[in-house]
Amino acid sequence: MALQVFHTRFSEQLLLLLVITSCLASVGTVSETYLTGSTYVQNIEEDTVTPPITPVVVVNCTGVTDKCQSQCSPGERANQVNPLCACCAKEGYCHKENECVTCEKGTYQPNQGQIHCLLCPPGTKGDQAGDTKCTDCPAGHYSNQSGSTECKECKAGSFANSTNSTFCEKCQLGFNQSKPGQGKCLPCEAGYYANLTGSAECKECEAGSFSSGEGTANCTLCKKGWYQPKKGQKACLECREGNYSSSKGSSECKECEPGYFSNKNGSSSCTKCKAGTKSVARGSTSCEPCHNGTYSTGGTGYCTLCPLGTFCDREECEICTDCPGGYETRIYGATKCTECSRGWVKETTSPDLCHPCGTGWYQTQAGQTNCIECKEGFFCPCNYCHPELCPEGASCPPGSSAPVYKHCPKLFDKQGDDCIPTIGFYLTLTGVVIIIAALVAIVIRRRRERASIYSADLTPLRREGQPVYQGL
Ligand SMILES: *[C@@H]1O[C@H](CO)[C@@H](O)[C@H](O)[C@H]1NC(C)=O
Ligand SMILES: *[C@@H]1O[C@H](CO)[C@@H](O)[C@H](O)[C@H]1NC(C)=O
Ligand SMILES: *[C@@H]1O[C@H](CO)[C@@H](O)[C@H](O)[C@H]1NC(C)=O
Ligand SMILES: *[C@@H]1O[C@H](CO)[C@@H](O)[C@H](O)[C@H]1NC(C)=O
Ligand SMILES: *[C@@H]1O[C@H](CO)[C@@H](O)[C@H](O)[C@H]1NC(C)=O
Ligand SMILES: *[C@@H]1O[C@H](CO)[C@@H](O)[C@H](O)[C@H]1NC(C)=O
Ligand SMILES: *[C@@H]1O[C@H](CO)[C@@H](O)[C@H](O)[C@H]1NC(C)=O
Ligand SMILES: *[C@@H]1O[C@H](CO)[C@@H](O)[C@H](O)[C@H]1NC(C)=O
Ligand SMILES: CC(=O)N[C@H]1CO[C@H](CO)[C@@H](O)[C@@H]1O
Ligand SMILES: CC(=O)N[C@H]1CO[C@H](CO)[C@@H](O)[C@@H]1O
Repeated sequence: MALQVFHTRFSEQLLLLLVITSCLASVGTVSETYLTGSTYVQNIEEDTVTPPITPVVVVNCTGVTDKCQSQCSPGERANQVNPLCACCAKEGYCHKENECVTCEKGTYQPNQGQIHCLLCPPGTKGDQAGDTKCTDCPAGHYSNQSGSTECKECKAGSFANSTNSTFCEKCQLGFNQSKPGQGKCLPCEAGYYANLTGSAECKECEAGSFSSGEGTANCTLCKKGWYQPKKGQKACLECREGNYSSSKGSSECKECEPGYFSNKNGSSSCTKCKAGTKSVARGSTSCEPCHNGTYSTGGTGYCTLCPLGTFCDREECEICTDCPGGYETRIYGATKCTECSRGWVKETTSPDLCHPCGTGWYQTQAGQTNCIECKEGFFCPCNYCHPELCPEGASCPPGSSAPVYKHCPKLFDKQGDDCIPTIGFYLTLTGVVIIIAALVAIVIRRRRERASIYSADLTPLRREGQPVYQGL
């Protein structure tokens, strides 16, 4: 700074010396001589680039057609003795054509007696001609070039937080600015987000996500077991009992499938109904027990009727039980087994049905596993009947359903258990047939004879037109 001041002073003195020297050298001439002097011009141009280090130049205005001259007191002249009353004492500069002109818009000149206007620096504007200083761009506005006549508004989505801004900054992530020319951006409200810098507006969080606080760059996905059906929300909702959401960012909960349930809020999955239970409806919060006579292996929406030959005598059967030996069921969904009836048996525990005792076997009691073979000397007329003693003259080997007789009737021969006719039987039969035939023949003959007698006696008596007297 000190060096700069020194430099400025030094330059001024040097120029003053130059002016004085010049003026002394050419007394009575117009000061044009030094205005076009090379050293000076060079300095002026440098100063234009780096304002406001400008030497105070005292101009000899004598002979110059100076619009500003009136600004000096009558008779006064700007010169090295009285530098304050220079040409263009307030504004503008002495033009090369010796015209004193007001500084244009975008330029300024704070000092008197200057021959050049200065460009307004970036961050400022010169919005009026003849400015002695530039105006700072207000917050929310900027100018990025020297000599600006106006400051531009920051666009929506950007801001300039201070005066003298040479550029606007984009809104940060999570912030927005919908109006142009603003000094700051505003944080997105809860439920909104801005994932890009320079956002003119915040976006609503998508369904399935939320933002709880202000200034959110990214919305948070609903976690598993939670959901959010609407956009722009501040929180997610818990899936209710009977419902679940298995993934993050769900916009809706799903209902538990039949055979599954969920009994707490915020479930990310449903639980399988255990064996012996069911859940019929979608969205169940609990499982129901299978009724007597039915079963389930778990995870089903229904219980199955016990198959034929099996039963379940309680609730929540995981499987039905085979009926034991001597018992059966002939219906689906049995809650108990029924005894095999008399004459029927079932040997083992199995889903099989009872079967009847075979011929020669019997069972007089219900619910039995075995048939009993008819003992020798007895016969068993039915499978549930008590064995009966073999009658006289008959044989009853083991397993007899009927007595077998030892002797065949006359004219029959015994062959095995059967009696077969003998030749005598056939001869007798033939004899009987012949006798019957002979009798029949006799009867027929008699009838014929009688018929012919009548016809021979009565024939002559028959005359036309005369009565016939029968029996005469
Ligand atoms: C000034 O800003 C404008 C946009 O507002 C841009 O187009 C131009 O390039 C910038 N100029 C400089 C010198 O930065
Ligand atoms: C302006 O913004 C800059 C950076 O963006 C920051 O460092 C500065 O503190 C802000 N000034 C004001 C007054 O907000
Ligand atoms: C703006 O710039 C001017 C000069 O151009 C300076 O005088 C002023 O202090 C600056 N203002 C700020 C806030 O930087
Ligand atoms: C911003 O969010 C939108 C919508 O969700 C998405 O399409 C885009 O990819 C995101 N951009 C970034 C940079 O995250
Ligand atoms: C927002 O999400 C995008 C991609 O989805 C990611 O690149 C970025 O880092 C996230 N930003 C924040 C602040 O979490
Ligand atoms: C479960 O979700 C379904 C459909 O998404 C809905 O209709 C039902 O009301 C929900 N149940 C509960 C208990 O929230
Ligand atoms: C689930 O949430 C609802 C509503 O908040 C409440 O009424 C219910 O009691 C909760 N159920 C459980 C099991 O916590
Ligand atoms: C089911 O079986 C259990 C146990 O045997 C019994 O207490 C109950 O009354 C039966 N229920 C029906 C509906 O028969
Ligand atoms: C102080 C000084 O040099 N004044 C001069 C200004 O110019 C006129 C005319 O050129 C001279 O007569 C003055 O001497
Ligand atoms: C959605 C949201 O948060 N929008 C904000 C964007 O900025 C304006 C101000 O420009 C705020 O009013 C909004 O709240």
